[in-house]
Amino acid sequence: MKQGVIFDLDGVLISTDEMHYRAWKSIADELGIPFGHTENNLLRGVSRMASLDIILNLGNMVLSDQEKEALAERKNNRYVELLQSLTPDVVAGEVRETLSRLHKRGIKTAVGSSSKNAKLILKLTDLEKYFDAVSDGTNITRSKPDPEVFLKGAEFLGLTPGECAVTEDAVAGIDAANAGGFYSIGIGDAAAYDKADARIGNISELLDLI
Ligand code: B16
Ligand code: MG
Repeated sequence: MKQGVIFDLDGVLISTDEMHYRAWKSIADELGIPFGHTENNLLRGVSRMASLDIILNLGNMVLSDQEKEALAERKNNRYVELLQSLTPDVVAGEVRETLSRLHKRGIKTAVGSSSKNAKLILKLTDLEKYFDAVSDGTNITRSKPDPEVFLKGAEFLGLTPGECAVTEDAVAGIDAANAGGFYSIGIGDAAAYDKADARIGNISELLDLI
């Protein structure tokens, strides 16, 4: 029986995958680096700068820190522009239902996202009200698979990692949860990952695990 659940945002509560893809694709095209959905999958749960490093590696390209900052900023501007089309309707009914039920049971909930845009996404989708805390890319220095984002999330909830489960769609996120001593639950892409403590096909199955 856990007292808290920390949710990854992108790929678990909502999906902005295609928006990340379109924004990175425009940067990769400019650089002449071949970039498709397979390459985009490598960026799941990975921070913005680490994502750019992966793309540059794919193209065997080395750039200065200043050039990289400029590219990452351009990618983010494009992504934030695309995010503006988000509305509360994009959130699946079962996501809201699961979050409400957890609250009714007295279980604390937090978001644990690598994204620096997490709070904007939660606002645009009207998801803020379901969470007791948000730990995101703005309060960490190390990205998943480092457990920092989840450790901060547990701290914000006033709970220990052993008292919390983490729900994640990224392999890097499951590794982060395991490294932090959390009960890791894989969903989506991570539902096939054998290092997850539990694997679910639908978010509502969480209610039977917690
Ligand atoms: P930003 P999550 C992650 O969100 C995304 O999965 C990943 O693709 C993205 O690069 C990362 O956030 C950083 O996002 O550029 O908005 O700071 O899955 O950890 O909620
Ligand atoms: Mg994710």
